[in-house]
Amino acid sequence: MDTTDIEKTIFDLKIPESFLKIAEKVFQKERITPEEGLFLFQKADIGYLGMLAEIVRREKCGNDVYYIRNFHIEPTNICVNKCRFCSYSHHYSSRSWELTVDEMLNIVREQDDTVREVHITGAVHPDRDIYYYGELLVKIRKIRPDIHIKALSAVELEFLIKKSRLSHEQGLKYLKSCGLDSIPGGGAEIFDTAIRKKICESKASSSEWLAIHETAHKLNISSNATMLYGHIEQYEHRINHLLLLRELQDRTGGFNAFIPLKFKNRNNELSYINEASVLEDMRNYAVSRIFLDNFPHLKGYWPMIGKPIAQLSLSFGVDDLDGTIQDSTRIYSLAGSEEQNPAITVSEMIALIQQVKRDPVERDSYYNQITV
Ligand code: V47
Ligand code: SF4
Repeated sequence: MDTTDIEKTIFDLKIPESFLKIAEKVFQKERITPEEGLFLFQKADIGYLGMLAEIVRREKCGNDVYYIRNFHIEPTNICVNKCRFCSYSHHYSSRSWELTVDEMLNIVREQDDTVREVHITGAVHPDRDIYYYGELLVKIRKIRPDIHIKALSAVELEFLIKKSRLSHEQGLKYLKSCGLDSIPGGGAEIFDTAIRKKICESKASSSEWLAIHETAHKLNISSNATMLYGHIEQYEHRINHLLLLRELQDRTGGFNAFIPLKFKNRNNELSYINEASVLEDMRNYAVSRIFLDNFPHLKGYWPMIGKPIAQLSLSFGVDDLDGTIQDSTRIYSLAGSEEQNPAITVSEMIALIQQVKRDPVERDSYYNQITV
């Protein structure tokens, strides 16, 4: 086949008119509607979808793929909630544990100077309050004045703030004064009320999750957003979730990244559900990238999906692979994730990105490039 033959074959593929209409909007940088998003989820060919998501990603980030030197602290797995998809809390894990403040500070001391971000999240412990975490942040800040503290999901925050009888604004202002820089995206799960009731009834509601992030953004505390997919939700629920995030981002501009989290089925009450296929994961990344036109970044969380799939996700709209992690998280390994001891060196991360012909960019927590 010469080039003209190939061009002719591609031309002859007969791309459906309904897809072309959406593609035309994306080319023109016009926002797609929830109905169009639903069409992409339900009917679009995965190849075309990847191409469209890549147009959006390239426009935002060019050839760059971001990563950060980070580590996690998971303070405890003792939880007041009982989410049915969770394999991490003491309800499902073989043992209960809680780190002391000294143990957590020692984890911080062990990190070398090049590590830029600590991600603190865990279960919702019944006995801990906002002042416990406030004091922890102050002590971390003392040891590492330069480190970015991304801490406490909206679900943890909602519990702590309510317990202390403060408003969202008062609680967040207090934590900010203690050193909180940003909040992670956990706890969003799926915003649809009926599905949320079935999988995680007792935790913060969707409107509470959204309200906490909105207040945080107004206080100049940026955040991430997640979506747990591939369990009992339908495509309609995913689109509704994305729409609520897109609307909030229009109001505040405070989200840095969107992180789809694939439901993993080991050791939890939803183990009877088959996990989503790799193609479904790619479809989800691509539609998220196209629909969330106001989110600067889409994160492929490699400890969850594994390194090869993380490389593949870079062709479906993902531009950020999170970080080096240093084997400091157990939330996913307990649920059966691809990486049982997640850690990657900077040179391995660079090689992973370069192998798929992209440019690795070390970033800080606000996606500024680190130049050494
Ligand atoms: O909210 C729990 C998820 C989340 C399972 O902000 C599960 O940069 C899949 O939010 N299968 C917590 N997922 C982690 C989180 C996160 C992760 C990485 C980066 C960031 C960020 C945030 O983990 C929970 C829940 O949605 N989760 N159990 C499971 N079986
Ligand atoms: Fe608790 Fe979080 Fe597990 Fe729900 S997902 S049970 S809030 S640790």
